[in-house]
Formats: sequence, C-alpha cells, structure tokens
Amino acid sequence: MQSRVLLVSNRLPVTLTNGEGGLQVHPSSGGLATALASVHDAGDSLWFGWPGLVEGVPEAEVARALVPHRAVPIHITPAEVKAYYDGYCNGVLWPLSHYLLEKVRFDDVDDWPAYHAVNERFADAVASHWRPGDLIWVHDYHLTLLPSMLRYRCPGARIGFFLHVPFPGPEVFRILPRRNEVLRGMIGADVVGFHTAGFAYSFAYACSQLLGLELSGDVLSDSGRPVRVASFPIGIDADAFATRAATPEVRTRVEALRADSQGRKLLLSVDRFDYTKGHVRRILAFERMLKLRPELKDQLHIIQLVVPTREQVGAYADYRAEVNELVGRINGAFGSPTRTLLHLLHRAVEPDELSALYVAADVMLVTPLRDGMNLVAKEYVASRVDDDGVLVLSEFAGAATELHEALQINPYDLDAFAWAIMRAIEMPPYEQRLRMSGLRKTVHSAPVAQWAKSFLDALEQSPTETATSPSVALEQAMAIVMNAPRLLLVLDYDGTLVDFAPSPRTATPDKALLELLRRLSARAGTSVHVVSGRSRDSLEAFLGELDLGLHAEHGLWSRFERRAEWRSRRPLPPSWLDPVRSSMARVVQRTDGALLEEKSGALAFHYRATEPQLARRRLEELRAVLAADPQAGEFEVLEGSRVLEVRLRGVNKGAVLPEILASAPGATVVPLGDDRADEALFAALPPGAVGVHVGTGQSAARYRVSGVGAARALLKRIVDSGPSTPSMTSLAAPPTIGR
Ligand code: ADQ
Repeated sequence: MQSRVLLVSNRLPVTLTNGEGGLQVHPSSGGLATALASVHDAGDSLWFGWPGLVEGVPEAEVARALVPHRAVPIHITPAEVKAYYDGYCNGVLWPLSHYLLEKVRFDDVDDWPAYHAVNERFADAVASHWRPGDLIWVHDYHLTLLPSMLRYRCPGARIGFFLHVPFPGPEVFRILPRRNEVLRGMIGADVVGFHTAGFAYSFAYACSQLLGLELSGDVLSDSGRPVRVASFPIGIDADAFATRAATPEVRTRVEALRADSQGRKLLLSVDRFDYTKGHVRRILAFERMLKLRPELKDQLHIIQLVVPTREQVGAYADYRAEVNELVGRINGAFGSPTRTLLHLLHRAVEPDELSALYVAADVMLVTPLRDGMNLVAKEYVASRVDDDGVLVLSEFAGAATELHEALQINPYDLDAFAWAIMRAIEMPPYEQRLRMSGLRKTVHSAPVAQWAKSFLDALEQSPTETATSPSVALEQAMAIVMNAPRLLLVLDYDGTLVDFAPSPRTATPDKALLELLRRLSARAGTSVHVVSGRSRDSLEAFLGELDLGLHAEHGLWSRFERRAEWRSRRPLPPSWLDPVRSSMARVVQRTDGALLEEKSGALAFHYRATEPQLARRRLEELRAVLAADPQAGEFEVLEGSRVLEVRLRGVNKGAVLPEILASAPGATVVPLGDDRADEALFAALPPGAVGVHVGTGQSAARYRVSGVGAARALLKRIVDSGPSTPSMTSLAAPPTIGR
C-alpha cells in the first residue's frame, strides 16, 4: 500500500474539550474509532472529522492541537449538531438502519438541509487536501452524500465508502423520503463496503429498484462507471486483546472481580447505552429465566457495562429511563437488601479494566436487536486465552455471520433467549472449549489490519476514472459559454431535464422546466435542441409548443422548427419489427411492472417498476431470444437505465449531430446528457464543445454536474446571463429534484 489515505469520518479519533486546564485531547470511543486507529497509526494518512464542540477556541488553535494526530478538523455549529447529528444522523438514519421505525423522526424540516450542508463542508475540506494518487476512504451513515460530492471536486479520485451500520432490507430503506439522494451519494464511490454480504445485497437491490442501476456480479453500473459493492467484515486486533488478557495487571483485576462474585457465575454485557443494543430484551430474558429457575438468583452476578452515548437525542433518554426501571424491577424481585443481582455500570472503562471484565466473565451476552458487526463479541472471544467462557450472540448482529460457534439467539424470542442463557450458565467445560477454540480461530484469522488492507487494496485496484472534471474547470467553461455570441444547446430529456419516473409516460415536464426552455430558446443567439430516445408523439406532446429543435428516437426523426414536418433520417424497412415485437410482447406479458414502448424504428422494454431479480431473469431470456432472431443483422440491442431497446442499426445521437451543428455554424456547442445513449453524442463533438455529463456515471464528456437539479441550475445561469425575457413562473426545480 503506497498511496496516501484520506480517512473521513464524522468523529475524529480524538475529541477536544475546552475545560479549565485549556484545550484537552481525549481518545474518541466507539467501534469506528477503534477500527480505523490501526490504519491511521500504521501509515501515511490524514484523518478528517469533527473534533467535538469547542466553543470559544479559535479554529487555528484547534487545528494546531490536532496536527500531531494528523487530523483535520471540520467544525459543526451547535445548531448543526442538533439538526445534522442528533437529527438526521441519529434521529433518522440510525434507527432506520436498525429497523426501529417507530424511533425515526421523519418530519423535522431542518434536519436534511443541515445534513446536506455538513456533507458539503466535509467535501470542500477533503477536496482542498486531496492530491492525485491519494485514496479517499469515507466512513459511515453520517457522510452518505460525500462520495458523489467528492467525485465532482476531485477528478479521477479513487473514493471508497464503508457503512458500519446495517443496510436495511430494501422495503425498509424505501421508507426514507431522501432515499434516492442517499443512494446517489453512496454510489459516487468506486467501492462501497459493508460488514456482511446481506447488507451489500440489500444496497445493490435498492440501487436497482430505486435508481435503475444494473448489477453484474458484485459490480453496479452507474451509467457505465463500475461501482463495486462487497462485504468486508471488520475484525479486531485479536493479538492485542489476547496479550493484554494475560498480563499480571489484568490477572490481578480478574482475581478481584472473582472475589467480588463470591463463587457466583459472572454474566457480562458491554455496550454503548443505545436502544439498538438490546438491554431491555436482555433484562426481560433474565427475568423470564429467573421465573423459570428462581434458584439461579443466588448463583449469578450480572454486570451490564454501558458507555454513555448520544445523550442529547430524545429517544435515548426514554430508553435509559426504561432500562433503569427494569433493572430496579429485577433487583427488587430477585435481589436482597444485602446483595444486588444486576449491576448497571454507567461509564467508559480503561482497556485493562475492560480486559479484566472479559476474562472474568463466565458468560458474555452480546444481544443487540440489530448491529452492523459488533466488536465487543470479538473482543470477548479474543480475551478468552484459556478457551473457556460462553458467548451468547444475537443472530441480528453482523458478527453472527462469522461467529458460528456462539450460542445464537433471536432477542425477540424471550423463551429461547432465557433457555440459551441457562444453557450458557450450565455448559460443560468440554463444550465451552470446543466452541471457544473455534471462535478464537475465526477472530484471530481476520485481524482489523487485514480488513483495512483488503478494502484499500480493492479501492486501489478499482479502474481509474478518465473523464471527470472539477467544478472549478466547469466554472471556467461557463464563463466562455455565457459570453459566447452564439450558443447551441443540445439536451437529452429523461435523466437530464427531468428525473426518471416509473413509466415513461409520466415523466412530463413541469411548469418550471417549460419556462426555462422557453427563456433559453428566446435568449439572443441561442438555439436549443432536444435529442431524446422518445417517440415523436411523446416529444410533441411534452415540448411541441416551444421553439426548439426536436429529435426523436435518438435522431431517427427530426423537426428543426416548431410546427415543421418530422423528417426521417433513413427509410424504415417494412414490417421488420413484427417478429421481434411478438417475442418481446410475450416476455412483457409475464413480467410484472414491465411495459413495451413502440416507436417507428424501435421497441423498448421498460422494466423500471419490475422487481430487480425478476427483471434480471427476463432480460437474460430476452437477450437470448433477440440474439437468435433471424433478422438480428437489421437491428442493434442497446441497454440503458432500466430499459432494453431494439433499434435499427446505425441510428444514434452522434449521427444526427452534424446536421444540428450545420444549423448553427460557429456556435459554441453545449450538450447535456446522462446515460449511455448520450455518449455517442459526446464522442462526435467538435473541439471546443462544452460537454456536460449529468450524474456520477462514466462519460467522455469533459464536465459533469450532479443531477437534474444541477443541470437545470446550469441552464438557468445561461438564461440569466443573456438579455432578459419576462418570466411567468419560478425557474426553481421542483423540491424532489437534486441538490
Ligand atoms: P458501535 O455501535 O459503537 O460500532 P461495537 O462494534 O460493539 O459498537 O463497538 C463498541 C466499541 O466500544 C468496542 O470496541 C468496545 O470495546 C467499546 N466499548 C463499549 N462499551 C465500553 C465501555 N463501557 N468502556 C470502554 N469501551 C467500551 C459501530 C457499529 C457496529 C460495528 C462498529 C465497527 O454499530 O455494528 O461493529 O461500528 O464497524
């Protein structure tokens, strides 16, 4: 690994506080900080993140304090902490990822803008330090928009994204109002990593279902740009835990803990005080067990170590109150005036103390309702150097996919949970050894350094992007465009001027778009052409009243002026489509959500609304049928965004371009397009043209903008730079669109 790595996470590995003794630096807690420390400590890296709220300290002083830690601070205001961190991150994305829908706060209007703004601030900071050759590695749900934002700012950068929390099932993810923005943000990366193959699959499925991206093996195609989606299960530094467990300091503490337990079995859990970690169900399981076997109350000593977390988030306060009440109930029912059965220790502990607890615990309960991975389970295993002890593990922790020898439970099934705890307490030593030795082998075989290396290797091996330009370069080109005496705009429609809709018929232009195009076409010295895959009828119906050149079916048909006759660029062979039509119709009939669009020179199989796996099967079938068609030489098969089109050979957007160029000699050409069909146009451009790709896909265009909203904003700037024309409606894009 030669490249410098720019690590980006919400929190820095150290947190600053401004107390009486001045600026203090403390290590940050939590799984992510622990995991990335090994990458940061080992190599040439810079770490970008929030240093915590340090009000009253000049930013330069904060930056100076972080220099020895190779950390770059990104400041977040108290209002943003509320809306971005407590609000969108921990009030929306966190509970949604963990399937706790009743805890999601959907309607707080400030949360999303703050989330977007903080992601932008991270993007600016990272881009200002990025040098060609650096790898950028973005972490977690706080920064889902960052990969795409960086793709516009850092041309050719290799960008990785890793999600530490679960990616929920697609039907749960679909609930998120900003789902498409979040997915588009993440697919700006070259490699998107998850803890389990299940999460990776859910993400790929959501991208197919909601963005119409195709998946082949473990690679999604973002308009031709490969995005690798894979699982990289995180490990721990198992050797360090094993070594620490055997030190005299830890052994002394273990003896003290055992003396404290007075021969009773120690049941331990260690988690952040978070409602996903399952404290409530765990305590209910203890209660169920003690009701079944009351005599156990004298044989057990239960410690739940909880580290304070997200104390400002409302749902956490309620949760803490609920847990405290339950603890009181259990101790009231099963403890005695001289002995507390269940201890809830509310604090972070030092490594030696944590290790001592792991070594002393006869049974470890790691029973989250959902968890991306869960490092505590692995830390316990690594600390059991004598091959004894029992791990009770929730099947909903990512770790369950690796730790097969644990006693796995469903925390929602209280009876089975209670029986599993009893079984753990009474497990004979030989079975403990059998299980624990297997677990230890697993945990030692995949250390955290290897996790980081395999992710960064995958990132380094990802193909470099060739044609991306930073927004700075687009700004320079825009200056030329806005001052050009003659302008020729050549615009794609779907995905460029309007967002995709489930059916092509419903992607109608809104008022703002019509007004934008009207003003563009009225701008002095400006000609506007729309070149689309759509049929003549559809373009006439949507845009026919405007002074635009219209080119239907990828340029097979043209109408250079309003109300002019449509002209075909080439004769159509009679009834050539008939046999293909019946094969395609048969497939459509058996495919829920699919539809067949018929044009004069093409047939399009649209499957945007089809369940992705079904769509994949039907596509395979269709490709085979078309390849075997006796007329296959007459047509070509082109696959776009959730559409397979059978089209006359040799018809493409590049072929119509010379005629459009001839209609505006000497003009500066500005084409905008988002998908593979537009690449034929970009490939045929004359020198000096300002080709703009819309989205994060692969493109030969020299410039890019993020989406439909940004494409419209660019056109609006062109309108505003020309002689003014009266406006009837606002030109703002509808609220559902873009950034
Ligand atoms: P977390 O939700 O923070 O991590 P986890 O993986 O268990 O969960 O990591 C917690 C870390 O904090 C462990 O290293 C543990 O030792 C430490 N810790 C917990 N309680 C402590 C205490 N009282 N005192 C000191 N240290 C304590 C997120 C995801 C997880 C994922 C990780 C890493 O939610 O699913 O495993 O990131 O990707």
